[in-house]
Formats: sequence, C-alpha cells, structure tokens
Amino acid sequence: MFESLQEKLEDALKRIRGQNKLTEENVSEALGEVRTALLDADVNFAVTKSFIETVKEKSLGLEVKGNVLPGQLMIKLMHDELVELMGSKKSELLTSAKAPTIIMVAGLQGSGKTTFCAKLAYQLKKKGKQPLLVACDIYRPAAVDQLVTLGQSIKAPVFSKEGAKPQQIAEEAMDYARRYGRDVVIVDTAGRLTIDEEMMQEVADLKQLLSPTEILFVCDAMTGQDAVTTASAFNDRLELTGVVLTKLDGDTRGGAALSIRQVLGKPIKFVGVGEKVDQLEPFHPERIASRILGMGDIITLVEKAQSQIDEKEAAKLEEKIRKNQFTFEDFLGQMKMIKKMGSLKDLLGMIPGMDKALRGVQLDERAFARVEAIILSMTLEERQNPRLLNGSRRRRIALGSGTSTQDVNRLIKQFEDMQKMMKQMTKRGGAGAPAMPGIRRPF
Ligand SMILES: Nc1nc2c(ncn2[C@@H]2O[C@H](COP(=O)(O)OP(=O)(O)O)[C@@H](O)[C@H]2O)c(=O)[nH]1
Ligand SMILES: [Mg+2]
Repeated sequence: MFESLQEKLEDALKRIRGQNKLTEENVSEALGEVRTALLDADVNFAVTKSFIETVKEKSLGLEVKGNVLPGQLMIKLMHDELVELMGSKKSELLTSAKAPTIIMVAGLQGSGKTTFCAKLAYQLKKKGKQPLLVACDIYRPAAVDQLVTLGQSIKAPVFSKEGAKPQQIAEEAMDYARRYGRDVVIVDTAGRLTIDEEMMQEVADLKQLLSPTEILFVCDAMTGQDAVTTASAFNDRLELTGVVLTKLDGDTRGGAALSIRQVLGKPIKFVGVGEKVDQLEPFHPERIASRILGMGDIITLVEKAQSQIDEKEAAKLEEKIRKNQFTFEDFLGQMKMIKKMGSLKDLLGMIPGMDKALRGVQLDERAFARVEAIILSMTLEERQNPRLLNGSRRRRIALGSGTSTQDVNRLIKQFEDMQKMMKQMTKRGGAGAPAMPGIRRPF
C-alpha cells in the first residue's frame, strides 16, 4: 500500500532530514519534490496545493527545541499535517438512539459495496449486534446471490424478494427487522459503471424512505482522483455521512485516501484490506500517515523530541527538590505530563521490571483524577505553600473538588511524606528526581 508515494516522499525528505537550518531555499526545494510525489500519487490538485502551502508556512516558523534538527521537526510537521488532512481522529460508526440503526451503502459497481455490507455485518455480530442484510441490488440476479452466500458464511440473515422493487424490499425488510429484533439494518444498493440519473434517483428514494443513520459511500481506493469526483456527485445528492475505502491492500497510489476527506468534508470510516469478510479495519489517520511517511523515523523522532523536553523539565525539578521547593503546583505538572503520555499503568509498565510487578495490581485511574481535582481546588498560594492548609481551607478544598476532608488530609500527608523522602534522597547525595515521586502506590 502506498509504496511508490512512500519512496518518493522519503527521497524528497532526505534532503531536509539532516539540515541544521531551514531556509526558504531548502524548504522550497524539498517541498517541490513532495508536491510532485503527491500529484503522482493522484492526490487532488487543490488539496496538494494547500498542503504544501501550510507545511511551508509552518516549517519556516519552526521553533527548534533541544537537539532536534529542524529538518527532523519538519518531517514531524508533515506527518501531523497528513493526519490532519485525513481527518485527525478515528471516526466511529453512528448508531441510532432508536433501534434499528439503518446503514445504507452506495457507490459504483465493483467498488466493493456488497463485500463491505457482509464485512460490516460480520464485525457488528462480533460486537454482539444482530444485523440484517438487505439486498436492494435487484438488477443483477447474481448480486442477490452474492449477498445471500456471504450472509450464510457469516450466519447473518439476508432479506431479499424476487420481482420486487428496491423500495418495496426496503420497506418489507424494515418490518422484518422490527419483528425479529434486528438492531442494525444494512442496505446494499445497486451501482452502475458510471454515475447515472436513474441510479441516483433510486438511492435518493431509498434514502427518503429509510432515513438512514449512516449513508456510506464505498469507493475503490485504486481509482484515485476519479473516486473523489464520484464521491462528490454522490455527496451532492445524498449528503453522505462517511466513506469506505476498499482495496487498500492493492497497489493503491494514495490519492483517494489523501484527498477524499478534505474535498468532501466527510470522514473515512472503514478501509477494506482484502476480499475476505474479516478484512475490514477502522480508518486510523495516524497509522496511514505513518505508513505513508515511513514509520520508524517518525516514531524515533517524536520520542527523541519528547525525551529532550522532558530532560529539561526533569533537571528543573531536580533543582527544586534539592532546594526543597517542590510544591503541589509541580506535582500537578507532573501528573499532567503523565496523563499526556497515556494511562498510568501503561506508563509504569514501560519501566523495566515494573511490568511484572504490576501484573494483577489494580491501578485506580479514578483516584488519580481525584488527586488532580483536589490540587486544582487549591489556590495557587496554597499549592506553593502547603503549610497554609489549615482545617477550614481543607474543608473548602474538599467541597470544591467533590471529595472528603479525609481525602484531602490523606493527600497532604502523602505529599509531606514525599517531601521528606525527597529531602533524604538529596541528603544522601541524591539519586536524582524520580519521574513521578510518590506514585508507587495508588492513592
Ligand atoms: N482486494 C480486495 N478486493 C476487494 C475488497 N473489497 C471488495 N473486493 C473485491 O472487489 C470485487 C467487487 O466487490 P463487490 O462487493 O461485488 O462490489 P459491488 O459491485 O460494489 O457490490 C469483488 O471481487 C470483491 O471480492 C478489498 O478490500 N480488497
Ligand atoms: Mg454488489
């Protein structure tokens, strides 16, 4: 997937990777190649143009932190922009508050609609849902058979009716779904080789009739920019809720994946990565961007940048501890940092030896939130000078944070113990500041 684009981008970025300084000249040169690579991959022209402009503008204003080279930072910037281009976050399937949730698929013939319907039903079944597949592609008898066969293979019921029109089939299928308690109805529709008015009218009528929760446009990723044009036509008529990109396992150039979100303003929700029913994945912009840019480099880069910033913070903290100036405010900062990095357990698990020690231990992440709430309820003055915390202040803090005075007392006691421990540590010559003092035990 995306091999050719990846290679070309890598070449373009080689120029900039080790640069100590980003100048108008070397940025433009590298971005010129990036531009060609994107256009060769059939990325939409307007999307490419605005992408290049944004990256250029941002890279010239880059503030270089730690030992990270400007060129490396620029690669990270490109990565982030690619993610943004594809919609930032993973986009979930919508469900209707009132069952059944209705999902209608539309798209050209051969794009993978029928296959997608079965894949989705299979995935939903695994999540405990009870999908019903509906065969509204009546023009090719083989299409109904195909859905029936797929339905059998995943043990999901398929509603079909010979000789009936799609609207009638849809109506009766809804009755069936209600009667038999099917909570998701997936409607497969007919496609043509090109967009035509008759087909459009038919799906538009089905939409009118069903008011689907999701109207997903299924498109073959191999068709590149054509896919975007078709998607726009469908979107104008149907107001899509999302897109499914199929055949990403093939020799996809990347154009559709990179353009469609930006052009339509609709999220890509799934990607098909093979012909089998289990070959459907949620669309993760982050992962695709990493794949396009070459993963290893970026990861190392991000980690490196992060560790350098953290090193500076750690040094500052050590200094404070040495001078016995560690306050609740610092404590809060540390907690924020940890939260940014993910779950407490995951984080502790990264420390060699901790993984084993933590096995079976229940770390209460909510307790963590409680501690944060308590500290946030303190005034800045109190955070910096915990000695101010008399009885009435403690009561006020408990009230403000939705905790009890005991909780507040316990935290202050733990904080004081921690301060003592730190003092001893520094007296003994100091092993340096532990990344997060006092979190060995859950509060
Ligand atoms: N490699 C690959 N083939 C797929 C994928 N999705 C569908 N296909 C194949 O594409 C062809 C057309 O799919 P089909 O579901 O019948 O398309 P429809 O006409 O839109 O219903 C079939 O041969 C499928 O097996 C996919 O994600 N990867
Ligand atoms: Mg079909």
